[in-house]
Amino acid sequence: MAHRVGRRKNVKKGFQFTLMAVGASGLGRTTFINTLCDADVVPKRECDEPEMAHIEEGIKIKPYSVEDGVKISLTVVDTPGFGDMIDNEYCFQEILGYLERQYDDILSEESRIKRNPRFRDNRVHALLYFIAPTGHSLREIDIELMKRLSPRINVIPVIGKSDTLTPSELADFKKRIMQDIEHYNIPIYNFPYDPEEDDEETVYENSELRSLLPFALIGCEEEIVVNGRKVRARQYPWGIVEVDNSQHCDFAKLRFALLSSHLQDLKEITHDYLYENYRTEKLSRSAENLAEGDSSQEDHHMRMREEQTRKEEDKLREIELKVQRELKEKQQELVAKQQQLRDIDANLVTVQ
Ligand SMILES: Nc1nc2c(ncn2[C@@H]2O[C@H](COP(=O)(O)OP(=O)(O)OP(=O)(O)O)[C@@H](O)[C@H]2O)c(=O)[nH]1
Ligand SMILES: [Mg+2]
Repeated sequence: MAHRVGRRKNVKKGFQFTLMAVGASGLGRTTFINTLCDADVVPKRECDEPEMAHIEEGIKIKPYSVEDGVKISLTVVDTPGFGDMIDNEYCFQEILGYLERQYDDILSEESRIKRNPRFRDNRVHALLYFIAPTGHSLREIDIELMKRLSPRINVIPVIGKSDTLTPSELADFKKRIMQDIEHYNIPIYNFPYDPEEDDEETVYENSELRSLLPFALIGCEEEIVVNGRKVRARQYPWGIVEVDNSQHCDFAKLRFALLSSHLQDLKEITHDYLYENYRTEKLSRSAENLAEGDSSQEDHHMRMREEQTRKEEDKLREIELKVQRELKEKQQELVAKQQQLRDIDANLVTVQ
């Protein structure tokens, strides 16, 4: 009896998977998430007025849950505002802080005597990092983000809006990105396999997915009818690009890997390796602090206050820089206006 109840509960719960999408503004994160979930999960930007565009809002971390009653309960964490600030340090800290807080929650849940039956594991299993389709190579912010976050999360690099590159540009771009990733020693999730240990199918599947890295993505929420068949595609005067066509982009392959073939692997690495490392680091840190005798509440509060002050100072510095920039723009406008006036005066004199 108990066995049956347990099974039913499991079926009902299904798999739980959490994904985070990070990348500069306008690379198609929202469109991708909605395409992946085949629903309007993330609303379009609320404040899109051009006159608001210069306002630095900073990064926001927003989880959205998709419970469509099927096998997977998917949570997608969007991060609008990434890279919009003058100082990106704040963004890195915010994302890292979010990831670590989910680990902390598990850590404290694990050490409870009585487990909370309603506890929800919100650890993020993969981070899709959107690279701009520039056709050049990785930028400093790309390298830094992937490098700093990969000890805490499975980082999977993707190229947003990849339909803006031709197939040969895309192939070159992918190659350069992978060379950079190797050169900077960035431990991304590269569909690990062991030819000695793994079965043939796994080796084949993983090496194919690895060869696609970074995945070229195209997002589109609209459907059009092609040869009597409904497809999700972007339509241009010269043709269409289909989201689910592997000849056009890697969306379908990535979707299958994330939500089906590699879901379990990503979860296991998160739990057995990334979380375990975090746990060991954290516990040994507190053990060290205890040994040094400086882990008193007071010290902790003082460090928190210092951290708070540092954050406030950073914020002030950002505001100061913004005001300076605006002032400079206004001065330039003034100079331009004065020049215009002088030109008008000169014209008037000539007319007279
Ligand atoms: N060419 C092309 N355009 C795309 C693609 N995906 C989205 N877009 C367009 O790019 C614009 C920005 O897309 P969003 O999905 O809002 O981008 P975002 O990354 O969520 O942007 P923010 O939330 O503003 O940071 C929209 O006009 C989309 O229609 C794509 O794959 N290719
Ligand atoms: Mg968005």
